[in-house]
Amino acid sequence: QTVTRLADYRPPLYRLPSVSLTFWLDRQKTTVEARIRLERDEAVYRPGESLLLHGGKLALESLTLEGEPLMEGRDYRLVPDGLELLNPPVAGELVSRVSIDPSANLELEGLYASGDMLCTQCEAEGFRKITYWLDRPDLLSVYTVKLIASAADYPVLLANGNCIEHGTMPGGQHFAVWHDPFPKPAYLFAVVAGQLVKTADRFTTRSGRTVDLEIWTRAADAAKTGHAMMSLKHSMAWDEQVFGLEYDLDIYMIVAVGDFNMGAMENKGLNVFNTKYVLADPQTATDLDYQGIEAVIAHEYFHNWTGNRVTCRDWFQLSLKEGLTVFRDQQFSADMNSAAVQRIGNVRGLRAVQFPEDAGPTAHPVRPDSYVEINNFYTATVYNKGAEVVRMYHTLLGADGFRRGMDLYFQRHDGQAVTCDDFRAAMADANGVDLSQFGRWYSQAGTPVVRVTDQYDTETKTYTLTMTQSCPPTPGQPVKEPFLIPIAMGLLSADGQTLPTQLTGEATAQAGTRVLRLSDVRQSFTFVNVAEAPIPSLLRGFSAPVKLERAWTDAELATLAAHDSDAFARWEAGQTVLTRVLLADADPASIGPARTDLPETVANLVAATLAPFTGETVGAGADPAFAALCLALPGEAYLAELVPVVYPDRLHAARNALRTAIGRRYADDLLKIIARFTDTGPFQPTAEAAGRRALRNTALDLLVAGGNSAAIALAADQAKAAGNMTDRLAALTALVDTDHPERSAILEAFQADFAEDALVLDKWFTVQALSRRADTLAQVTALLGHPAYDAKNPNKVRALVGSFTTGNRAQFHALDGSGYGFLADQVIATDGFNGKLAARLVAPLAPWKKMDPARQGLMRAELDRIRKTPGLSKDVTEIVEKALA
Ligand code: HT7
Ligand code: ZN
Repeated sequence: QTVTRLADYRPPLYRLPSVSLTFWLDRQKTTVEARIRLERDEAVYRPGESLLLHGGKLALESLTLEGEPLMEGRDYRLVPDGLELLNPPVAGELVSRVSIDPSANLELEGLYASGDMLCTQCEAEGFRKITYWLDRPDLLSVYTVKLIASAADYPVLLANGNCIEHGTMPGGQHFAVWHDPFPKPAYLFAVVAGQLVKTADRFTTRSGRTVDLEIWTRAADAAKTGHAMMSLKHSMAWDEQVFGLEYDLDIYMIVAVGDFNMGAMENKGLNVFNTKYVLADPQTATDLDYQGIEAVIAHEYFHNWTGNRVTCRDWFQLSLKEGLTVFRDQQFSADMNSAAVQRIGNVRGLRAVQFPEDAGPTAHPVRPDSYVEINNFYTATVYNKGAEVVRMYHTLLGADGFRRGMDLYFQRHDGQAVTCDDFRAAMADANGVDLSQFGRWYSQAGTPVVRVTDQYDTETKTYTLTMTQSCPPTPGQPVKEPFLIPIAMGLLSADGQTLPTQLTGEATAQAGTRVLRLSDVRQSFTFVNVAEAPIPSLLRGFSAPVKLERAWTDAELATLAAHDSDAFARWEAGQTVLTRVLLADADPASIGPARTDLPETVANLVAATLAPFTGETVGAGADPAFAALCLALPGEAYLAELVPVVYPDRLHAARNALRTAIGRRYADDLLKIIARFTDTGPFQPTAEAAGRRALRNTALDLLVAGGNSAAIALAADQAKAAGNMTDRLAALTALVDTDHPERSAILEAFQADFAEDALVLDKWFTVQALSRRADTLAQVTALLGHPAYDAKNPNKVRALVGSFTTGNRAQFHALDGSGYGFLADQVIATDGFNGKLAARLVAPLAPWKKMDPARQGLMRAELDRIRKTPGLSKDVTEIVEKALA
């Protein structure tokens, strides 16, 4: 396997300042002519070097330099990675003609067919599957693109930038010429052709320019683009208000495609989106879908500045654009919705996916230092931990300081390809601070652990917090240096009042949250004038991606959960209460039947959460969305992170038993909540309305778990007839766990109602894959043969196979090894045509060393079986080798 290393970075030998591409588009045989201006960079080039132009799966038809045909063997050589120019000139025009077969491209990288449309995906290294090119992000060029195709088959022809010419041609052909004035790396190149319709709108920028907004879909989907368009306009306005960033072209296009490896792609002026993140209406999309669309539309739009205008020098710097852009989309969603609810959702996601990644065999720093296949580094670490790293600048420097850093970053680097160090330097220089230690967040993998002890001195009225930090070893990094960790905190009195904080040496006390800077391995912070022994509220807002440990008393947790001024800290205190009970119940050393009672700590927490919603009127300030999150038990993936050896069935059983006990004990209150929050008016996709639905459906879930017959009957009705997909799917999700006599009929009716809607069918597959019933793997296996299932479509594979292996942990980890065997079969089959998708699928097998001994052997055997498969892609090979190392 060829390893690419950050330490080996060299700038490109050549500049390719401009390129003209002509595409003769055809589903089976597309021809691409590239007219490339070559300019040697004498500061980099070493005499005698050849020039490698990347290329993959291209059939070369002709090659000329300055009009002269080049001869294979003498002038160029075809090598596995592309085409080597043996005597590259100082400067000149190189013209290549290649042909490709989009219909055979099932890896969905490069130019491929999705339904009857043709589209491209070039990030990270897909452009080389379209033409020979220096396919690296630090090579920026101006593109002019001519598309020629059958007018009947491909009436719409789109590419980056502005359409400067179009017309008809003989033989039913037509053409369009697009020019993008902004130099860009090849990964932002895009072409789309097909039978598409547009939904159009306009946005006027703050400087008064009009931007045409176009969302292109199949005709049948056009009515579902309203939420995406609104989200786009909100994003454009938000980026102007918060960061002073205006859109730069006259047109912004989004195209929805049904076959897509990821969520969406920020190609300059022509975003390509998975349909899942564009299409919504109340009957077919859930509140989660609406939120996902808002977030992804914003994310891709924000990339126009953080990614496109300032891009990455090399792929090791991926988090430069992705961490920053995720942070920006999270801030946007927080401003558009409830900030606390958004933050809790982000942290839950981080803990469920990134923390395990950071603790497993594929752990890597936010800025990795080597890779075999860059696609394997589009990870929760690069994206979500990367966003947490950016958030820490914001926490350390404040909103104004962060903005100063961003302004300097754009001032220095607009139009450049830069590094994470350049970003850190802009933040430091704009604020006159030293952020050198902060650089370790980019270079060291692993989740730091912060242990806290404290002491109150009644005599001197001083309170000392002592924190020690450590970070577990990760592959290739046995020892870690201390991080700079911002700890947002406050102090509470025993009755929950906010206490002022004054550190030794400070002249006055502060009222609200303050940020302590933990930079040493062990560090103490002493507060003076503390009137009573305080309860510390630590890591407010989850101010750093760490595990914080302190021996809280039950009373302290109850006070924090009830009174902390920070909503995240209130939620976190409640989760700590629940986590303690779940881990004790799941402890393999504890024997006995599943719990039926409810510990008082949990009962008090649940009672306090429900109380504002069960009286005559809803309590002032009570937020149903927040309450729903407080009632959601910690997930099994997160719990698995907290134990030394994982017994997934025990964690699952403990969690189920606690759900059931809550559902039984609070049945009356939960039924009241259902009655109170039953929607009567038309569906509103607002945060408030979604919060009411979330609380109501959480109540329904707990009641069904508790075996409440009225709730089960209600779930059956709701699954059949709810007027919106949020309620319908929530009911179906609760019902599929049961032996309700109408279960099969309801599932069949759901499928029949949405037989033509691919995205709803994805939900139908997922809901069955997540069922707690013991026969789920058999059902999932049978569903692989369902006519609506398509093993070539990533959404379908993720919906059925991915949901089972990541969301149904107890059954995936069945002790007979059936779940592991199933996944290995799917990985091997998928790898035959889409290594990128297969490499993502294989992940749940990787952390085998954390499992109990019986499962370890079973998982390792399947990994071994995959490794031995002939012709395995380098994508899957890299993950499997790391897992087995
Ligand atoms: N920047 C985009 C990444 C992406 C991608 C990467 C590899 C293979 C397929 C892909 N599709 C999109 C998405 C984003 O983060 O905005
Ligand atoms: Zn992104």
